[in-house]
Amino acid sequence: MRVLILGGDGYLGWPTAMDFAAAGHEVTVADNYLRRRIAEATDSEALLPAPSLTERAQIFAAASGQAIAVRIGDLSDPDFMFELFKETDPETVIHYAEQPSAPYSMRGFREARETFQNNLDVTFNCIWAVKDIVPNAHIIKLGTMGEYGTPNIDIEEGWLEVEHKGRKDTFLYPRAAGSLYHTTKVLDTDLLWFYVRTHGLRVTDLMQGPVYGVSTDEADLDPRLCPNFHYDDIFGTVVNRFLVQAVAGVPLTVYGGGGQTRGYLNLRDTLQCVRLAADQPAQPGELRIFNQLTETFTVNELADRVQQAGQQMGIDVAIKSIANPRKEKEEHYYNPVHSGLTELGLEPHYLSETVLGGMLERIIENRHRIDINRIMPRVSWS
Ligand code: USQ
Repeated sequence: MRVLILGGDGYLGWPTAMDFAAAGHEVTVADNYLRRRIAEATDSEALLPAPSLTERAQIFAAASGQAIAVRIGDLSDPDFMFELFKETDPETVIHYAEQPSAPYSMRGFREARETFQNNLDVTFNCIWAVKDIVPNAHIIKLGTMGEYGTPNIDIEEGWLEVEHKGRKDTFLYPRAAGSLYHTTKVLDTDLLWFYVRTHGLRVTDLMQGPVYGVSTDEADLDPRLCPNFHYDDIFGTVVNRFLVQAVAGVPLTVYGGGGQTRGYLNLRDTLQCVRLAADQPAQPGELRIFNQLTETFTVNELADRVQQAGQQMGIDVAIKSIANPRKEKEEHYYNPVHSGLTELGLEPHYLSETVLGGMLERIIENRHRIDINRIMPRVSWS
């Protein structure tokens, strides 16, 4: 397949590019380094140094013999997007090119507007490039479980059948996002649904939970190929953060009561899910939605798991609840359906002590790079 990856420099975009290239697909990645610029501006650089995309592609080619083509440019600029599509003629488009941090989107007006404009413009340009240039291409869009919020009923996979006054119909499952970033993903889904209905696009929208991990088959070929591993309060996801805190000797930062439940998955499973979706695409005129997670945990359960994994390695890990900088329910019902990707063939890598131990070892090797000023929350929702 000719595969175009929008946002190929990110935590998920880069390992996805290597995974598709290793499977023999013809891969092009595009990115404008927005996340790198925000990380630098907010003093939130990743734990491990990441060479530029062009350098990573060269390192990967030397290690694997597989090519990844790199294009640097701003996908919110329609001219760049349309030229890219004409040049690469993709059969599969994987869209990760969004500002992915909830805290950054809540920092102030400028950051909210930047998130809103970038995320919606890229999605809009991508839709039009597919519609006008490669109408049969399959769009795989990374959505987020955070689109649904934490409703007091089971979360279905994208759609809800409603019976009202004796009649039935099926609608997009109600959305109630908890940050401006998550809200841009809700708006993306609505845009995609409109163009699927009116122009017959083929779209898979993956509602993904927080991802953890640093290891993939290809990333392990050379340390310089590793994904951007963030542990800061802006870009770091909770499991990655807790593991770095454990190594740094900082008590694990449980926000508030710690009963917040989310659906988590290993980075290796993100790659599997995206590959499964690409190999078994949505039909023309179909918006197919999967909930992309393998296990649910409360924040307190995650903290306990990390504490136990630390103990196994002789590290004393403390846990401390701190004031929650976010506006979110700390005790709630949470039961998302997630059978769709399993039916396509997903074989989960669960959050085992071995997985946590492997990550701890990697962090310990790089403990001299940890800056503890990046750990405590610097952005508040209120
Ligand atoms: N949390 C803590 N302590 C911390 C960090 C986080 O208790 O030090 C809590 C948060 O309050 C939240 C939960 O852990 O209840 C998850 O937080 P997170 O920072 O791991 O995840 P989130 O901000 O929701 O966003 C991440 C990615 C985002 C993706 C999303 C999936 O950054 O791009 O869309 O996970 S989901 O959460 O399912 O919407």
